[in-house]
Amino acid sequence: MSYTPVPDSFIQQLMLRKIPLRMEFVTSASKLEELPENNLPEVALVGRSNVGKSSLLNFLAGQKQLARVSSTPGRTQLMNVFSAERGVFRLIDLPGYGFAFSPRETQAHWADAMRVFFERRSSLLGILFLMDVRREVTDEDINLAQWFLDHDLNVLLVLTKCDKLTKAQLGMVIRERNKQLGLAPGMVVTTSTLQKMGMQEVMSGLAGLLQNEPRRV
Ligand SMILES: Nc1nc2c(ncn2[C@@H]2O[C@H](COP(=O)(O)OP(=O)(O)OP(=O)(O)O)[C@@H](O)[C@H]2O)c(=O)[nH]1
Ligand SMILES: [Mg+2]
Repeated sequence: MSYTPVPDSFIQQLMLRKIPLRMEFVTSASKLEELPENNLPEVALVGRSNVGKSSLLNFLAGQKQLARVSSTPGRTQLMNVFSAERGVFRLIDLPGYGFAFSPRETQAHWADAMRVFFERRSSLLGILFLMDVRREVTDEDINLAQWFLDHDLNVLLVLTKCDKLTKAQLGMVIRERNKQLGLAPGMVVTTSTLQKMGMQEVMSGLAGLLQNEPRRV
């Protein structure tokens, strides 16, 4: 396998980026074997159903319809793979976790399929962990974040739907989440796709994740 890291010059550009990423849909996969060859750096979008994963992806791409947005939680059922900047890296939109109304078997399947993906995908360099800014963090969230860190997956916490809170409230939530999830300072960003807020922060966080080496798995 020949793996091509993201060039340093591109990382520098990404840090300053204010404009959308060029992004194209590659494929949908239900399991590891259906994913493209692991020859490019990848970052996955993880979060509860309905948190705004597909919306964030569309926002980063400056497109309305790249990833399917839905008001019905649990809409994204497959791993959707997107190529960014004509093959420099990939973003993977994952099905949401913890969707209370989905059948038990579906939740168990999510856990199994996802565990295999997170454990074995060597080209996966980091996680955009999305959380609705209004929701309290649960033990499940904390355990998942810790599990990622234990598996050499750096986590950027992306707080979504920040249009719902005031600036002062946001400041409080950022401090609280940093502490609860044991993340390094600067690894929490606030976004609103509705108010087009936080794009540069996400891009620069993404650049940080993409600087990691492929994992030994
Ligand atoms: N107020 C507000 N609503 C948002 C924002 N981003 C997304 N939403 C809404 O949240 C809902 C879910 O968005 P999706 O992007 O489909 O969420 P998802 O995480 O991909 O959901 P699943 O694929 O079901 O896991 C939609 O009704 C969006 O319009 C935001 O920044 N602000
Ligand atoms: Mg989705």
